Amino acid sequence: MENQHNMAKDILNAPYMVEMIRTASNMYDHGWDERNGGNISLMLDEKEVSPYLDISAVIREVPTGFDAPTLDGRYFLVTGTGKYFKNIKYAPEINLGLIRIKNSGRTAELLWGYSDGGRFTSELPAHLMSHASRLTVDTKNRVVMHCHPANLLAMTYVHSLDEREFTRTLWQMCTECIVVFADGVNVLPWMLCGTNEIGVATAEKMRTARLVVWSQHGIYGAGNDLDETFGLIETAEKAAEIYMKIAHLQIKNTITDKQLKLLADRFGVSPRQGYLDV
Ligand code: 2HA
Ligand code: ZN
Repeated sequence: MENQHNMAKDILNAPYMVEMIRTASNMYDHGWDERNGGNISLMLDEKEVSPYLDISAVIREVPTGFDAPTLDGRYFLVTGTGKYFKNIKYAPEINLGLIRIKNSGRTAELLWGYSDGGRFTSELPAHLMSHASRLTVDTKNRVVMHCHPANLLAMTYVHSLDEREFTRTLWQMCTECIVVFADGVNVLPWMLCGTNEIGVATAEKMRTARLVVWSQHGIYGAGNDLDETFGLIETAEKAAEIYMKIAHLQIKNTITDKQLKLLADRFGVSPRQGYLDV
């Protein structure tokens, strides 16, 4: 063991790397990330990175194409563009990359990964702008996650896209929903993905909720860790699944606003202002 004393630890064994790989695999197994669908970014502290990598050894610099001034010096583990979630566990170093942001967000320094010459997800604008946005309301935010869960997507074809109505419907579909996402679900109309415009719009929506639906496309979630963010999307998707099972049937019972209020009080959460009629 003595001769290993000065060797950096293997980043593939870092707890956040293990968790990232498990989460991406789990998302794939849930059917949320067909082909190259979906992307994840996990913000890391320098002290989480430095035991594993020489942080002065930049492999290459990649322009981001947008500004994110508050993120300079921040580290992110990010899924690669065109890469399949299905493959992350077999070849993490090709399908993931660890970057550090500089030049007011305009440059990403690659410190590890994308080893086939690849680059970060095409949705980096939405990810980084959403991180910046969430950090202004929650300093513990670390994760932005995007995927294509079938029922949430289906719902955007048949349900009103009004955020209050969309949120209320989801809250009514499972008892635990209002507890898990009391802040509600924000909704963007269909927009061209991969652009700075959808990045700005997503980040703006992220100020008031941790879930943002991209109509006819998928969903964004944000949270303090991978498990929590996965669970957030999982809960909303379960609710959307119930909705898609019952929307065409005669509805005989629901969870009333009074009951939703009881839940919120019992579990100590504050429902989005004005969303309950009580
Ligand atoms: O990266 O999901 O929105 C694939 C996507 C784009
Ligand atoms: Zn997508």
